[in-house]
Amino acid sequence: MVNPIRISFSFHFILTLFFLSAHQISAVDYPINVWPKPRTFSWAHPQASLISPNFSIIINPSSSSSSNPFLIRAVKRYHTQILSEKYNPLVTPLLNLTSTTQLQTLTVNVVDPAAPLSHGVNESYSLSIPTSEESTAATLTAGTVWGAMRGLETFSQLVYGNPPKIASGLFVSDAPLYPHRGLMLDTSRNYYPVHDLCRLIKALSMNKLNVFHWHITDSHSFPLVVPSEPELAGKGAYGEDMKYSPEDVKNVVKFGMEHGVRVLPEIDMPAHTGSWVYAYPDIVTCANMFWWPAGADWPDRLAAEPGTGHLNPLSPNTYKVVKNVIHDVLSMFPDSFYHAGADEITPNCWKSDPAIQAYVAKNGTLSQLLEIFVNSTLPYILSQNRTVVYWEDLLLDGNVNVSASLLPKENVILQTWNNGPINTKKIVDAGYRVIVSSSDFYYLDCGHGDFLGNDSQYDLPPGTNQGNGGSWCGPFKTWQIIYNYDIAYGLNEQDAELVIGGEVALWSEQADSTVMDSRIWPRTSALAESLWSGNRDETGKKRYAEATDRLNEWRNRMVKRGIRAEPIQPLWCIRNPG
Ligand code: CP6
Repeated sequence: MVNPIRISFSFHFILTLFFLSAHQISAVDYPINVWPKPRTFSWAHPQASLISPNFSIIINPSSSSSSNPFLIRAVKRYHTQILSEKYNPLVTPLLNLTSTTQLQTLTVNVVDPAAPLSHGVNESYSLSIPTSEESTAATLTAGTVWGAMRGLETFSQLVYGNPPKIASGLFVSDAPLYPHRGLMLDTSRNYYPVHDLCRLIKALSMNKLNVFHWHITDSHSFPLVVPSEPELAGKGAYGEDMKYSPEDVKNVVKFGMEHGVRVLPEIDMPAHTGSWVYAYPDIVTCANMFWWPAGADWPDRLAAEPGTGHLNPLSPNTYKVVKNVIHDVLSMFPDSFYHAGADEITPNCWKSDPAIQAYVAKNGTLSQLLEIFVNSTLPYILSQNRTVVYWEDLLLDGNVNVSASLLPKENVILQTWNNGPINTKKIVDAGYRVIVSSSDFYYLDCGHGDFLGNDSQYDLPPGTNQGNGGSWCGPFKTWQIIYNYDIAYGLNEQDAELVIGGEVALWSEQADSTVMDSRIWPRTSALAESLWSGNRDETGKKRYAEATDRLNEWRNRMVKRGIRAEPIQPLWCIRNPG
């Protein structure tokens, strides 16, 4: 008897052979040089098409998207870039130019052009680039203006060479795995000029990241000019030229919006507020206290700090200042998320204050003090229709934490940074949404301090073996460590729904704008891809060689676009492919 399955198998086999011989390149296996890799794409006939010098990007005139100013400006930017970039790839794509017919147009369709940039906004798009034999018109269809920007970025990365060519015979259908994909930058330990923040935002958008979490203030300096509390920056900034004015903030927020990047502000409190002491000595505890043992040779301290300083929850003036700060920050930053900090409360800092000592002596606890603080600030933020992000410590700190009953689950999100997947699971089990910033995988700041010996062994001065200017935070996180981490590790499908995304973090004890690009890129590109389309291939295996080659190419393109990303391997690897 003839086996019907075998007949159909051999039929397909012959058909496949025919297809492969008709084209030089296997359509199935052909790679796509886009970072982050699109979720799905298919090549009909992989080849190259010339881009016309008169190439234009047309916003579908029949829809209201044709008047969306953000889309109009994005189209203009990408149009200029596509025709002028002339990117010369490290590895020449194996795409044949089979025709001199040039691609003339890219038509952009947006289904819902009024959708504002906000958490969870539809970022999906599909892109069709026909071969030059098929048509001279490409199309991009997106749910929103922000999705259209993601599609334009993909289109721009498919363009290469001089005169410009584009990979064609390609259909891409794409959407992110996670809605919250970001980077946190600390501008308190060292100052970053606005110009550099804008370059950072530009690079985030190239990588399809959509959140710039701006950790503006901390114990070291208070660079944000708060109009109703001008003394805070007046006395707390490092200098006259190291402040962010409301005008600066407006520009950063606008620049973010133009690039589809939300700017999420954090004013860290009640801890990490030592810099407030210059303006308000009466509301900060322990600001001038070295609370780690003097002369300790192993850095028994959380960050190289001049005394971390905590806002005093028992001082009425605290809330007058804090309300003004929050009010002004909410009016400067339109995003619906606000980050209220709440990390690393140091019991001894609060306990250094006599009023707090008296409170504790009457059987009060520091956790109750923290609850007083949260109850005096959170309702106000919620009343302004914001979703509040806190560091995980607020619930999980072993010594000082608050009861979950204070934190409404719909409007509060916790950002994890300790214990890898363990703390993420704890937060999810408590019913809250999570942003993952695991310090074991996602902290970029430890460019120093990876020395694995100990100080005494080599007669080094005390504290030589330190990471983050004081705290142990090594080893250096390579791009592979970041890429491989699964933020929903160990969670069932339903629990994983509460993980809204992740952020890498650059704490700036040992970083400023001189090293910013290389400290951040291309490692943050690794995060960008793992949160956009994952870190596994179609068979479920972790991507490695393919991702390495593509990241190498992407890093090179970022450098040509003015982002000083560090190399991931010697150029020799291109000359001698494996
Ligand atoms: N500053 C603030 C820091 C850190 C945190 N918050 C930090 C802690 C440990 C390491 C790196 C950074 N410097 N405000 C933790 C969220 Cl290893």
